[in-house]
Amino acid sequence: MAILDILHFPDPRLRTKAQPVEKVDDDLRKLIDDMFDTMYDAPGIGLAATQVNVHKRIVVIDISEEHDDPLCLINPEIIARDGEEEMDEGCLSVPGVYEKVVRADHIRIRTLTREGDTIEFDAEGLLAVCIQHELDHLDGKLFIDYLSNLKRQRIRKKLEKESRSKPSQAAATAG
Ligand code: K1U
Ligand code: ZN
Repeated sequence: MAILDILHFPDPRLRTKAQPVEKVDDDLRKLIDDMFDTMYDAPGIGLAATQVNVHKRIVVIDISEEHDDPLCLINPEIIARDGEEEMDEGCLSVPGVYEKVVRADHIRIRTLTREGDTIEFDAEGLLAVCIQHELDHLDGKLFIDYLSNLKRQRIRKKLEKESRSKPSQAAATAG
């Protein structure tokens, strides 16, 4: 088990576009397991590889309260979307900020599984919102990009102030 460091806004590495996975193998499955450990430890209901500075198209999600419904998406695509819904969103890369975002409320996904098989499935409600939020991460987009510039600048200042008064885990444990 490994807990990976999560990048925080405004780290520019969060703006990297992730590349498709070419081979699903044991090394990739180890990374996926570490991503689940990191997400459950945070705690969160989703995590994109971009957030742990790995620029491959991989997402892990578990919206269950019991942490018993893990979902792993590799090279995921939204192939249909319908309806609209507004929901409060948070992000492990923008800690302490919750804001309303409007997204599609029904989506159809095509993805590879951790065994390398292609599947399609439908999602709605919180799962649909979480999948759209995580796929945005893979394209370097954050949920705060849907807010006004003014709100985003305020969030940036707040997080920069917090990171000055609280050194990162990596810096705190170094040396
Ligand atoms: O991408 C991320 O940073 C994870 C993010 C996912 C998400 C949450 C809400 C709407 C859309 C996407 C989070 O998990 S934020 C933390 C969170 O929502 C949560 C934490 C503990 C228990 C339940 C939820
Ligand atoms: Zn996020």
